[in-house]
Amino acid sequence: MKRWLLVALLCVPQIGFVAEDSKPERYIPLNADDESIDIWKQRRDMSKDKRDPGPVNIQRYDTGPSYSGIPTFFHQPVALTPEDLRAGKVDVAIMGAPLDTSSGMRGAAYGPRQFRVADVYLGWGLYTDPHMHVMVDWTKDLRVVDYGDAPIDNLSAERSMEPVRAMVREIAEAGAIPVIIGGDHSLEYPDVAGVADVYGKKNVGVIHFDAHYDAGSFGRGHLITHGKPIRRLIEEGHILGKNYIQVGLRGYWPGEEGFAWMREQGMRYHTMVEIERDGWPAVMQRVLAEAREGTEYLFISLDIDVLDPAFAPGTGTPEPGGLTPRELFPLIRGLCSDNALVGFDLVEFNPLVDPGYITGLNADRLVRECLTGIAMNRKGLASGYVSPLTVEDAR
Ligand SMILES: [Mn+2]
Repeated sequence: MKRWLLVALLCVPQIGFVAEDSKPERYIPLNADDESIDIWKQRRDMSKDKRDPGPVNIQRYDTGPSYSGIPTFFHQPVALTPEDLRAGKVDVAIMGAPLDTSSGMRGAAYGPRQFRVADVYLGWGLYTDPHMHVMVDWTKDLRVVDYGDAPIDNLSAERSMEPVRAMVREIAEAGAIPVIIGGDHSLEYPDVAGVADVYGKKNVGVIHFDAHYDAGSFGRGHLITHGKPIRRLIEEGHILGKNYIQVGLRGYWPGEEGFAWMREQGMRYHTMVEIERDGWPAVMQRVLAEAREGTEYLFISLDIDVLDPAFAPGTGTPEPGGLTPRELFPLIRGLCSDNALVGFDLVEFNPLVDPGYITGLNADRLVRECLTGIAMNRKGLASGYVSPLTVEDAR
């Protein structure tokens, strides 16, 4: 054997081995040549469906109990395209975002599906009656649709953010209010950024209900998780800290460093400590007043774990000592009646650990409180309004 060939045979594999061993890759990159890399967000060609644009009611019968028929959000008609939203002059488009990758796949991805079937007593069709407190019926005063689910790469929270944001933006551009049913709280990032894309950076304020502050900085290298959407929204400049208001913080997160960061941003927060000290009615009035300062537009991000685990056991990170439904319902209704609401998300509802439908029942009711509030807004009724028929006349 020629000497140079022997040298070559000995050296080449060794060079490769040494290089791999001394510099292991930090992560496995995606294969950009894989033809199926984006298949999860490719939409079916709906132009083949021969129909005029507009919402479609897919129920076979005019009325029915909540447990029958084809499950859509509140049994509302379906809209599939922006043209459907525009042709139907849709006020509110409810979309699912079945993503729980960034909370460790705890089960919140099943939230939208369960939400569509969770109306345990609400009838549909001709059966609806108004909200008893205010005698307003959103099913008659608003055009609400089920806009289907956002495309989710269920192996990657990072890759799911942009498609969710695009779908939220699509709804807002069509002049409707997006209501996003999660999914985990990483969704607040694309949800708020999506409406800010339409209404302008720094033009939207956020009221955030949560046991946790969700502006964390850690995350094993991940730049988005269900514990850090707010930090990203503020650092990217979609919203100003002074227009960010939190309600219901308790437990053990954040600590001093987290509170210091929030103070630096000018964020405001109403912890359970304040609620215990001053009482709920006082804190509720503060939140209603603050929501109207700063920006014209309001987004509400509602982590179901703001409720006490007695009322919301079906969630990924329950924290004892939270709000009651009776405290939260009038505030959600009031925020939605008193403001130019441009978006609402309800996140962290995990039906897999929800005995007796408790969490689903309260989650369902919270969205209906907001829809009632939006309908009140259109009628010029403000927070604190109650129907004389249901209170004064009874005395
Ligand atoms: Mn949260």
